[in-house]
Amino acid sequence: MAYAYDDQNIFAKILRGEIPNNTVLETEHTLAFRDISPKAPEHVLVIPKGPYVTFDHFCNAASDAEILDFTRTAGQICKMIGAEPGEGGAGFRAITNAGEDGVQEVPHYHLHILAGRPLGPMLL
Ligand code: DGP
Repeated sequence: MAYAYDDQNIFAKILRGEIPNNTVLETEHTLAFRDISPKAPEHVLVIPKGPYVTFDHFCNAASDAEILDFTRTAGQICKMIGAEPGEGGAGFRAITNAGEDGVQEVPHYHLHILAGRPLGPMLL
């Protein structure tokens, strides 16, 4: 199935600099910024700069360079927010919503990384 990317979505506007964001880290292919409505003391969204709608779209259509850059950036965010369990952090949750059943609000692929409190068994 082909994905139709809506270039008027809010994250596309953030990427074009049309609306501001609280950037945590930016690389060649990836942007990480704070969620406007944080669900935890640390709540960072990691997005590819390319026009991908969902996780599966990104995994299947992005280049190796984009996927590597995205994954390394997400890893850096875990370090930056002190969330890594193996490094003395208390842990984190990484989650992505996709499509209607996944209750995805913004149709540009994004990974939520949440940390800074016990997150409980609930989904985001
Ligand atoms: P999702 O339901 O997975 O599509 O989550 C979208 C998230 O995007 C939600 O947690 C709120 C966040 N969000 C929506 N609009 C903006 C915005 O303009 N700026 C920022 N930083 N985050 C936004």
